[in-house]
Amino acid sequence: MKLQWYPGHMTKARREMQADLRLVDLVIELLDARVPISSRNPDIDQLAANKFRMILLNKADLADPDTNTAWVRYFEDLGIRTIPLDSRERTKMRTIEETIREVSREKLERDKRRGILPRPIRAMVAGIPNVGKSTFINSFAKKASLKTGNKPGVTKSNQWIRLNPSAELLDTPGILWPKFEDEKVGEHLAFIGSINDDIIDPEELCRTFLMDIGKRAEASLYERYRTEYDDDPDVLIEKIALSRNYLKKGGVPDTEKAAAAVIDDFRSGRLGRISLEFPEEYGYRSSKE
Ligand SMILES: Nc1nc2c(ncn2[C@@H]2O[C@H](COP(=O)(O)OP(=O)(O)O)[C@@H](O)[C@H]2O)c(=O)[nH]1
Ligand SMILES: [Mg+2]
Repeated sequence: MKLQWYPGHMTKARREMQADLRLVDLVIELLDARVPISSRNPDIDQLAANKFRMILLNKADLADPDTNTAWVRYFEDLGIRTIPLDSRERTKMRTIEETIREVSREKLERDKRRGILPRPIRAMVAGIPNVGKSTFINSFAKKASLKTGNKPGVTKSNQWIRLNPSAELLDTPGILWPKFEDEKVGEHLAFIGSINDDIIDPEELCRTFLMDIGKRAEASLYERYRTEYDDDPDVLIEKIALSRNYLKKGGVPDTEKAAAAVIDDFRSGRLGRISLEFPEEYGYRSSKE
């Protein structure tokens, strides 16, 4: 599958990101819990060097819970505070707020040690398109007692959401661009819907998806479509079409419709909670084992 992120977009995103980063102390990086590696742009490590950091494994409700826990361990071993999250749930914002408070305390202490007058910690959200940045900011803003700078004439890029007396969040997220160096990355981003579907053939996407999840998804596929598993994705798609009664003229299985349904079911969680990436695939060995 051929996928890309246009260089012009990338340059613009990088420039904006760099400008906004100058304003903040804490970078809250949103990753997709199903594909934490593919949804991560490693350039952030260099861009946000010397900043406080936090990772939110967003859409954790769609990913396998044990795998979420494993990823938390993975990123915490790298020294980054990590929290699995469903951004649509406002109740979850408390945990994030508490974590930001902890970071603020660290910052205040650091300021004091350096003899700098303490001021509120400033945070920004960053992540690739569709990872849930707006949803998160929205949930957070509604939870926050006060929104500052929300008046006509105040420039959009400088609005801050006041979380508490010692923390503020920039209300415009930083857009990070995906890195398609590895074919797998592009595929995983296509599965979760982070890449414009118009350029992708649904059957090819579905075939690649079924081969990627392989037998791991046997139970989920059976549960959803009442079909026996088959190693051949084309056979499997045909079986799903028949089982769903997706037929074309002459009773021919409508594999295109079935393929689109599988992908749609995966993206919306109707196939159950499925993770596509696992720490051990990335050479990770927990330090606690
Ligand atoms: N299931 C689930 N969906 C989410 C979550 N966060 C965001 N979404 C959905 O993901 C889509 C993209 O979210 P959006 O906030 O627009 O992403 P942005 O491009 O990073 O700003 C929307 O349809 C959201 O409703 C989450 O934690 N769980
Ligand atoms: Mg957005």
